[in-house]
Amino acid sequence: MTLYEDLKWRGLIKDISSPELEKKLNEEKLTFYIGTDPTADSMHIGHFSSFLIATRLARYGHRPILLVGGATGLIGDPKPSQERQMITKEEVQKNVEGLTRQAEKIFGFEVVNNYDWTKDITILDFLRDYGKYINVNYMLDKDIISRRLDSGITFCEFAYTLLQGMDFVHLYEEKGVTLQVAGSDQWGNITTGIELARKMKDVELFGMTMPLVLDANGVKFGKTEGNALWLDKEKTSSYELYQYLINSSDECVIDYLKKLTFLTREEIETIEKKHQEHPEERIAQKALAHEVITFLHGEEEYRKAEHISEVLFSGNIKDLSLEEIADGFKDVPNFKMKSSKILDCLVENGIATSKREAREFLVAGSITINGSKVTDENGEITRDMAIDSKIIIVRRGKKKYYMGIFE
Ligand code: 545
Repeated sequence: MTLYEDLKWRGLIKDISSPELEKKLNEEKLTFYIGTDPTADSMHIGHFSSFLIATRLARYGHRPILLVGGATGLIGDPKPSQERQMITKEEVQKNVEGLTRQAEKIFGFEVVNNYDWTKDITILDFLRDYGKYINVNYMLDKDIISRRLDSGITFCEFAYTLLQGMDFVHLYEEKGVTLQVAGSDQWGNITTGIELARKMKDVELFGMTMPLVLDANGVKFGKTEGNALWLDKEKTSSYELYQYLINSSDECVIDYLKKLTFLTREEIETIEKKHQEHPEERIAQKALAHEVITFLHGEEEYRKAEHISEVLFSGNIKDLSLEEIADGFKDVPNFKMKSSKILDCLVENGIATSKREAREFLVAGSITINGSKVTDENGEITRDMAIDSKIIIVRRGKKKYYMGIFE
């Protein structure tokens, strides 16, 4: 299979600027770039598939450059819905540093910052050297801009697409970049660069986008209620990532394997077959979690996440280390623990609403402490029961966890 056929089979090609690109990707060695704005100090899993495309091209022999938008991050790429909240210059700088470190660590690409070549361009040069080549009508036709015309768009955000276009021309001249890749929301910005290069340099640059990865309900991959899933393991532990991936729906998991892993077509088809025969074994979900977590954080982190999950499932909480507990129970309600009667502990910490309810839970056998069932209403919790003399994990029913911490 050629590179292009492989990308197509994975469903990774949405728009291409010219049909010639297929041959170029398969037969030439291109220098290409993908950009990201410093809106946060870490990427999240939703951006991951776009960056993986870059790794796929790189493994095939193309040369990748990752651009961090120290300049564009100060302006803000227009969202279809409303104007962005501006972020401070200090914050942008801090995020640039975080993203640069992360990109180098995870992807190992050369990183450039568009602030370096944008900061000294004067407003007059900007208008004369770039503004003169782009027609406002052309900009108004761009999907994202036209969608904002009713609700309003400031000149600041309106001009954003020109900055990204300037980058493409700059990188073409300085680094020989001829291709820009990104998610499909970037099509308008990529074509601005192609247009500028054609008018300014009489050269044809190329662009390619991939569709956004969606789940069965049309929700963007990686969006969970409230909290984002970050690629930084200090912000999102491997265990949390594992939980998200392992819970992928059966309808979507094969698509995720294609888009988010480097497993080959043969490997994915074998997994798909086994998965269809025994969906309950979650073979495909496990392969997904394994591939993604190993790529991002290494085999060791994957083993840890798997171990925490197995222990939590089996209830043998005593088998966990303190570090694993910290990962696995990060979002669980916790309280200061003192040696006390079980009944008091349950009521004082909101695990039961009254002593009567607490007794009912105990009698029904729905309370476990560090994995062992407790039924004696006169029982006590003491420090020597705690994991590392520190942690008591109380489980109520099948899924409700609480953590008591001895000081
Ligand atoms: C700036 C200057 C360039 C080229 C590109 C840019 C950035 C681009 C953009 N990209 C998105 C982004 O999101 C914030 C990331 C926070 C860590 O806004 N104008 O920066 C996303 N991108 C990856 C994919 C994307 C895109 O980083 O392309 O489609 C998401 O999958 O939204 O010269």
